Amino acid sequence: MKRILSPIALSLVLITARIQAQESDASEVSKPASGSAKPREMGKPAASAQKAKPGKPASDDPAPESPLKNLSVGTEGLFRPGLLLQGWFSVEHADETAATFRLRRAEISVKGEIIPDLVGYGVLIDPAMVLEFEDKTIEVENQDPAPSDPDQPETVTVKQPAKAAAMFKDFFITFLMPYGDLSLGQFKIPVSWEGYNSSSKLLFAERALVSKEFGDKRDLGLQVTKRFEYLGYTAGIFNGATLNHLDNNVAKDAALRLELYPMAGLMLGGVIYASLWQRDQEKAKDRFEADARLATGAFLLQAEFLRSRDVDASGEETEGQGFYAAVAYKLIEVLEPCLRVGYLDPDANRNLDPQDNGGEDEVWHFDAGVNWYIRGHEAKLQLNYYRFQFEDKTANNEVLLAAQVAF
Ligand SMILES: [Ca+2]
Ligand SMILES: [Ca+2]
Ligand SMILES: [Ca+2]
Repeated sequence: MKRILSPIALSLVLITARIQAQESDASEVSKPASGSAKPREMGKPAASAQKAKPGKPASDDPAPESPLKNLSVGTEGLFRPGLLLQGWFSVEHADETAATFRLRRAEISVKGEIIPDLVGYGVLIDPAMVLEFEDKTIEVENQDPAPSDPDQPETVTVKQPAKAAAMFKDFFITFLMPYGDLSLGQFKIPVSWEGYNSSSKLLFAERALVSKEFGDKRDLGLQVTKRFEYLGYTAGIFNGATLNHLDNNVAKDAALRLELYPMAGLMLGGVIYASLWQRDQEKAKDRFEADARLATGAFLLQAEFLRSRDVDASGEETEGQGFYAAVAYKLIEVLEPCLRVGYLDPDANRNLDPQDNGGEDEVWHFDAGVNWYIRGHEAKLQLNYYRFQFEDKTANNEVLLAAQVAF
């Protein structure tokens, strides 16, 4: 009896795993509700996802997978490893020229469903985020006795992190439900279409300035999301203190993103994001966004507009805004030239002077690129040119060669 049952049980496991494997996608851990073993397409049924980009060649999506790519864990759970490697070589020229190799991302993820169709999970770390600490000279405060020249306080050189010192990015536990998948943890806030969506599928190696400024941000909280045939939504509540920070006040941020799919290939989206309570305290912020994306045949058009309000430590409010529009056309299945124009004004109410505003200025960017999809987003090369044209500062020209491996 056992001998007969075992092959049947094994086949069932393999069939389940195969379904999971087909529905799953590369490096999408940041969208928790789309989390679990079928992360990207959660709420994006396979059929409608295909409809959304009918002309996209098959190479755009991972090849059919072996059923054994999901490993079995726990009583009946599934486990799926993921990797997103992005390596860059960039040359920049403004007043001076700089050139460097850079490890842009080394995202290592595990995700899956511990109880199939009921409870999902995911974790993502990026060790490439953490660089060696570097010497930084800072002024000494509250000197006793006071410095003889108050304009020249004593300084001390200390090791400081070059940027974020934590590699922890995503953590989620997701309860899968028919009308909304509820996740608890740390993940991307649903601001900026390009910011919220996968870093493995970017049209240009780097996101548009406005998407980088306001999107691709993580926070701790609760999020519920689902995609239906003509409508999708993501609603969340967050600490508002950004990733890897505990909250420092009772205020919480609320977010709602709505997407409409009026016809195949067309997405119209909007976001309202606002701090609730203590709206005049540090880190209080509001975001308003409208975006659209048309992917039909080999043609892609994508645009976003964002408006922001932020409160700084002194209680002062700053309103910013920006937009971008990008077009791309696949000449052949593996070769896609693209163009993009964008604008970012970090302070919409005044003309920024970079001398007085820590180098900040109004900036346009004009970008051109070509993508070579060796195997869709699993293995691709991107050659980009960016021109950042400031109002009161020397323009910056950058050429970037990016290589990616993702699964
Ligand atoms: Ca808060
Ligand atoms: Ca301005
Ligand atoms: Ca200016």
